[in-house]
Amino acid sequence: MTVPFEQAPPTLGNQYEDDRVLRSYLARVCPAEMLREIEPSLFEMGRLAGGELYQLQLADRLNEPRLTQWDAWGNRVDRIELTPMWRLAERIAVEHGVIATAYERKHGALSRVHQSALAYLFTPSTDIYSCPLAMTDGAARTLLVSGNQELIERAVPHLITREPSEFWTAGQWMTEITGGSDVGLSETIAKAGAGSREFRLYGRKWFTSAISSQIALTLARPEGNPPGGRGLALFYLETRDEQGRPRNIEINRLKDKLGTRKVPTAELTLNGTPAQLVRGTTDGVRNIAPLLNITRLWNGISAVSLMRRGVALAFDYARKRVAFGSTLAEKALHMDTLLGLRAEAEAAFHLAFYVAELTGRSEAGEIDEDDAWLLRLLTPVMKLTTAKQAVSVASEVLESFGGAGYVEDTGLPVLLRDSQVLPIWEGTTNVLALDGLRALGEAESLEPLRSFATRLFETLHNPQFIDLSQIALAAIERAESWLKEARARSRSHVEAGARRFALTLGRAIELALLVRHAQWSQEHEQDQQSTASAQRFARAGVDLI
Ligand code: MFK
Repeated sequence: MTVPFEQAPPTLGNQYEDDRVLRSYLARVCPAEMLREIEPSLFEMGRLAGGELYQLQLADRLNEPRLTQWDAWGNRVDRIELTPMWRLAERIAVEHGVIATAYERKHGALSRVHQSALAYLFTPSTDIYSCPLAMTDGAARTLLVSGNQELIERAVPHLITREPSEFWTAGQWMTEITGGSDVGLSETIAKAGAGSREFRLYGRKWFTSAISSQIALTLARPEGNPPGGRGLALFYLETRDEQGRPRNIEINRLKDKLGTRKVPTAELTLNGTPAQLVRGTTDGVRNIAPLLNITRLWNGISAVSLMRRGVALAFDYARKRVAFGSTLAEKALHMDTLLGLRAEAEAAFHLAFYVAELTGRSEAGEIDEDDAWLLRLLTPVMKLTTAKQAVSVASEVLESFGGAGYVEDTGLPVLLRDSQVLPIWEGTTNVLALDGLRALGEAESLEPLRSFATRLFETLHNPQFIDLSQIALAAIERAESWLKEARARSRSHVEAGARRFALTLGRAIELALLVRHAQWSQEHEQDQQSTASAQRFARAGVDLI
């Protein structure tokens, strides 16, 4: 009798326990007592992410959010029904403090690292519920720095609560049909109410993510203001009244997107929506920038978390799948391919978490001028670099499963579709490359970046690490001399090379951070894996100038 062939699917264990990269990083960065205090929360999130959340995600695969515009009696209701997974994800995120941790600040500046670790574990098993969380976190930060006490008292406690019944999410309504990147073209008008501080907004928002939110921060032009980003003002609005009816907001339709299908993304018409100024009647783009920088951090943390998920599934499957007489894990070429993906993911991890560290120091008021400069530059550089890596890693992960990676009910193709949004939303690669140039301003040199990398390398003594560090430094120096030459030629030469410039900086800093960690891991954990990743990552190419 022949035994029918059975293929075991890939499975996940506790996603914290199994994550060498995260655990080793936290062991280096967190004081021992902090690590002892936060580890239970990470084990628990890792257990959920590898267990019931992952199973529910697979079971919930075909569900999508639904928009009901009219009720049976002809009333316009514009109700959004979320997927079961999203409803559960919200409760878990709130109860486990996936936003709150950053604001309770129990561990000072490192609270952002704790929060980012929770977000990193939570994200890949929750169908991009990280999107509303990112915007909510960004809105809390933006309101807090705005100094608008009335709005801070009204909204922030809801945004950062651990009590699900009190929780509000925030939308970030920026994109209009005139420009997703060139936000200064926005056409929404703000009319001042007679004798009141309240405005009413009129216009069309073209790509509003997670439209189920209770509040939104949005941009509109007060009547009489000049064109461009400076003529826009930043507004706060509440989406529904006490009876749950939309406040003069019509949801025209949900977008039919390539990925992030669980995120209800809508086209809206604002028809006299009541709104309040957050901070002044102009400079909306500048005033919403804190939100952009937080969501860009989330984008990077999501990118590394999706890479990590793909790599975990691919390694597990390699141990189970037999071809040509042995498991894939015993095939030199297959494993070489997977180790290349692991190296990309590990390098990206260190850059994203370094930006989380800097963000935490900035929020805690513990950042000096050089590091504030570094944070402003590395935020777009990190976002664009990790997003590109996520797409490329996801594509290879699917290929590592052969045909199964192309079949929807394995749950694998969604990794690629969802990753593809990462280089698009929150600023495309090119827009962020230009933002990197904006951050540099007229600076003649990359001296603070070079001295940052040099500081990372101060404790290196092993020749193999010194060789790798030279690759990173050489790439930074090459980028610096390219910038000088391009500036001497013309602005258009600088812009044409901005993407190569930014990606070179991103990869160079990834290598630098990975090398620093690899030496620590060898010395403190007797682990060579980060060293192997650093060598592999350096061979894949750092200087893209
Ligand atoms: C999974 C997690 C991911 C999160 C999911 C979120 C889902 C939500 C989906 C979305 O909403 S996607 C829409 C996101 N849209 C964007 O990211 C817009 C992309 N475009 C840009 O970023 C443009 O560069 C920008 C709109 C900012 C250009 O506008 P302007 O009007 O040409 O800007 P300008 O005049 O250069 O800058 C105005 C001020 O803002 C300047 O300061 P000053 O007034 O003091 O000179 C800039 O320095 C400042 N600024 C701009 N970007 C900044 C910034 N400051 C700090 N950080 C930044 N990033």
